[in-house]
Amino acid sequence: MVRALARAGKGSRMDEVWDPAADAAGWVEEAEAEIQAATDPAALAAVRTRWLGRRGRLTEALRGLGELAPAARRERGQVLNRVREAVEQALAAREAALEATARAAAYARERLDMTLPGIRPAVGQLHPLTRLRRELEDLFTRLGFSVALGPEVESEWYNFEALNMPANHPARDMQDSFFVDVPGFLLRTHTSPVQIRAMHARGGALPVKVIAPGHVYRRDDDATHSPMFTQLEGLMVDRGISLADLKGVLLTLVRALFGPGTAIRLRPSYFPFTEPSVEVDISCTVCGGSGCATCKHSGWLEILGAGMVHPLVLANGGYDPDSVSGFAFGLGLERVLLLRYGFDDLRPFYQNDLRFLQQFARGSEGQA
Ligand code: FA5
Repeated sequence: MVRALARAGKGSRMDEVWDPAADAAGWVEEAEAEIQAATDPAALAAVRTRWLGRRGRLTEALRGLGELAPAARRERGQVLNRVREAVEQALAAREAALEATARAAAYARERLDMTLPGIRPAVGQLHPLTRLRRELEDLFTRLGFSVALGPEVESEWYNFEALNMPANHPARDMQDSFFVDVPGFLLRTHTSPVQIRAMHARGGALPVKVIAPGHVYRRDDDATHSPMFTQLEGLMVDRGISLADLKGVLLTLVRALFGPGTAIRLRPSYFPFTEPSVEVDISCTVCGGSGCATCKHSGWLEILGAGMVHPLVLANGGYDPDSVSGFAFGLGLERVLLLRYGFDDLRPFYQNDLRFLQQFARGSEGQA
């Protein structure tokens, strides 16, 4: 039958021998066999081209209709159209079937077992110094202080002069400095210049109540002194501020850091920017004050420097020392960590060894 139609396509008069119904069935059967034999989309596309493409069998046969007498052309045209519909349907059905099979295979391949334990992502954590800094910011903001920041590259005026440390003042020797190429500037050696900046920012308004955390730099390098370290400055200026206010704030601070039983002791000291100046000790975190190796049997550990703001510093900040007074303190955060965890070397905090730092994961902290 197929042969009969093929011959018709070549132009011979096949009207008499061509049996439209039988031929149609034969073509559909043949196309379906090819369609079923195609097991992937590429093979199926090849079958489609073979039958329905520009030079496909059905296309060629349809083109050959023009040579037939009108009656035969109509009859054969109808048959060929039925064949084309049947082939198109079979192709579409096979395409859907292949797609379904591929999807089922993909589902089987990619099946997720929701009951399997997940892969826990490696979550980082904040550095212990950052955590301590935030803890202190929380504490002081609860006490009504705000957080003030200053530049790490600071002018000599803010870092020294304004704090009553003129050039050649011997106190500058205690803060061996990194100078930068720009004359008159250095890496700040302490957070105290922020005292002046904070007073300027308040423009003479009262009270001034700030803490200033941040990095500071000195030419130091040993187990307990790092060239870059972290300080937290405290400053309160108002009418009638006394040493008793300083003591109250410091007691709140050390008890938050080291526990409610911690005592403090103020020893006379010297800073050019405070008068009087004090060195503040806390009762030993190891023996509680009875004396041990950590506190060198004194019962006390040095924790920070503080004092009443020097009149000249108040004046440099734009405040009248005759009508207002203030206290200030400066705390080394690395030192707090050493005391808290009983270490005698701060360098590991800067060496980025995860085996060390992971010991401070949230929840493994002893105090506060
Ligand atoms: C000062 O820096 C004063 N500005 C503190 C101050 C502020 C006094 C306000 C009065 C009023 P001092 O040089 O002592 O003070 O340093 C303060 C703390 O910083 C020290 O107690 C110590 O804990 C820490 N510290 C100093 N040098 C280093 C260093 N190289 N590495 C780590 N911590 C350091």
